[in-house]
Amino acid sequence: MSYPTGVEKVECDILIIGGGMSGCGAAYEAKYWGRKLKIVMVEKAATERSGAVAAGLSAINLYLGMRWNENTPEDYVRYVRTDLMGIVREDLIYDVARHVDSTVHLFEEWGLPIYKDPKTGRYLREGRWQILISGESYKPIVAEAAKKSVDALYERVFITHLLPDKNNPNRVAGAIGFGVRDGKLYVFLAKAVIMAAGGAVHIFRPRAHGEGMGRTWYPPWDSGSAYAMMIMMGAEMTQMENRFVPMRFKDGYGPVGAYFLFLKCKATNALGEDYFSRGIEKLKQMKDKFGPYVEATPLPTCLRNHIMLEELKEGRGPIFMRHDLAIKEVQDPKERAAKERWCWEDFLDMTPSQALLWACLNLDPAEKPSELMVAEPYIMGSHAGCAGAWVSGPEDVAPPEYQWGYNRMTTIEGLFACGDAVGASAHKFSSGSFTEGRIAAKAAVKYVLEKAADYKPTVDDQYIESLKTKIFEPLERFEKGKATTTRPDLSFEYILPQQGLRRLHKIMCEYAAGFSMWYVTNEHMLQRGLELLLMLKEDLDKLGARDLHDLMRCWELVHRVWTAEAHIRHMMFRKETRWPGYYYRADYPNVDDQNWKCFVNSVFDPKTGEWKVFTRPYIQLVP
Ligand code: SFD
Ligand code: AMP
Repeated sequence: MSYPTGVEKVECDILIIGGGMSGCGAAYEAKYWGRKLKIVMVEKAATERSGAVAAGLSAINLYLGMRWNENTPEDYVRYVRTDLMGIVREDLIYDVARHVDSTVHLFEEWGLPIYKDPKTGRYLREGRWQILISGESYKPIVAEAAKKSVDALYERVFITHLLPDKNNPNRVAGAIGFGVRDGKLYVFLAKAVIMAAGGAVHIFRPRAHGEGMGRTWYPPWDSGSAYAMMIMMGAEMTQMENRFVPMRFKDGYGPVGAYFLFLKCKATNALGEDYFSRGIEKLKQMKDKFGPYVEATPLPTCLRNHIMLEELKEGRGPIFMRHDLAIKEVQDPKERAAKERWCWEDFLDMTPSQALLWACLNLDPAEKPSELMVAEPYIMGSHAGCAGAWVSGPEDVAPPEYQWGYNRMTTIEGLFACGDAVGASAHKFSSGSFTEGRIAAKAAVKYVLEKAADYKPTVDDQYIESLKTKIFEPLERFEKGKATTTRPDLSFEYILPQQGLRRLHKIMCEYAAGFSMWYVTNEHMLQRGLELLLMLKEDLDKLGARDLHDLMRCWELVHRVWTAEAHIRHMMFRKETRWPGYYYRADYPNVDDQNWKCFVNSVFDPKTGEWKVFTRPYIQLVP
């Protein structure tokens, strides 16, 4: 078979890349405001079950409850700011917070079952910001709304590059990719593009290995495409040095929040001690080292990790989640049984592998505790991590330093971003990501109507031709090269994506503060890691693909390597340990508010191939 099998050109007004939570939000809102516009969404998998919410969720982690005066957007800004150790874009967080409740109400209207408090009739709270849902079908429900909204949906199409306008390289004119089932080349031309392709998983070696390697906490669909494509086009990025290291149920990756907050479980060490309370007291004495954040309640997520890591290093592991104790404490047998059932439902609705693991281990949550562990790092912008694009803020809130165009527009004209793709604004979660998609889409419609009504996207035909060759090259390389070996999985002629991925994992895990190094690195390690990474980057021109699925894996790897490069370059630049528990710079072991309470941003110049890394000021907006 010769590739591409065909070329499909699609013209539209707004192109949404990624049909996850934020992409679906963008689709819904774009059609609401842009009834006469042609809205197209493109997704590498099947929207109904793609991205972070593919397996469902058991909670909506961001709901303010403003109709019941439960919280204000200002409260939320303060919470997120502290959790991310003082540096966030408060304008962006405020903007999501003030709109997020309406999103949750839409989800309920569309059929998402939300737990209710029988006494008050309000949504049942898991914690101050979180509410509980029966969310196995969360993604299909949200996807249905998006599918009904768009004029066309292209599924199983993997986008590899954004396309610059022929006459203005700083203006986006569309995107290009290939059909992972039909082998066609897809060229999308659009007046505005919304980047919603999620975060980055498998940048670091995961703790799960061998055949279990695909079992990570965040979804393997999210392969750094959003970051890589924006970087390659020259968009300014922020906080790419940040990562999220989630504390999770060991090996199954079941989330812990609902267990701590709703079930009120304690975590104990191997001796049955409440190591966490002791750790908090110890941390309080470390204000000089880690700043005022050590006294915050709740303690920032990274510092919660830090306490656990210290406990493990001091030799009192394993650490256990004591759901057994929490269930046994309940006196009423009916209520006790309900709690036990809830444990299973929590995982069956969100992380079914955790329930399967319990079954494999003969673990009855009412009888035995589960092990906890801190996972491998993920680069992302929507949970307790804040990597992503530097975007323009809301007109009515953002100070001039954070405002240069339409809301959520990147530094590339016509290119908007949302969800994991937006940096410096963490804790959006599923509801906030959908909300940010809505915000970005509303602004994109406004942009198209006001600024691009007469704009005709034009791209350089030669550039398209060169990409056409480049995108499908790995298939041809494999076909030619396989004759030179008796084992097609081993050849001097090509590198298979899985082999390249392992190399990436090794570099990142060992030099860039992965779990094998207890999340520690320094200038020399980062320098060496970068050297090795750049060699891997060179070798990406030797990727080989056995089939179309492999071809997708090749391009995912390309995107992952670009994301990894940005991560290392940013880590080298920030000379402090801003998020202890996520990573430590052994050569700068303290939080240094005096010199580093600012954003680290970068721009890659596609013309010269040079990176510029620099700082931008943090501006406090909420007292
Ligand atoms: O328990 C391309 N999240 C939770 N949020 C909550 O509100 N409550 C929870 O309970 C949460 N938890 C949780 C969560 C996630 C996961 C995996 C687990 C548990 C196990 C976080 C949210 O889900 C997350 O914040 C949002 O979904 C982020 O939204 P977005 O849109 O930024 O990312 P996405 O949904 O993954 O979508 C990305 C899409 O892009 C596609 N894609 N398409 C075309 N071409 C390319 N090159 C592409 N690259 C990617 C993807 O396929 C995907 O559909 S808990 O842990 O806290
Ligand atoms: P998780 O399940 O860890 O993703 O967390 C879900 C939500 O609960 C997120 O909003 C977390 O920030 C929050 N959370 C998790 N653990 C704790 C904790 N021990 N204390 C306070 N908040 C927590």
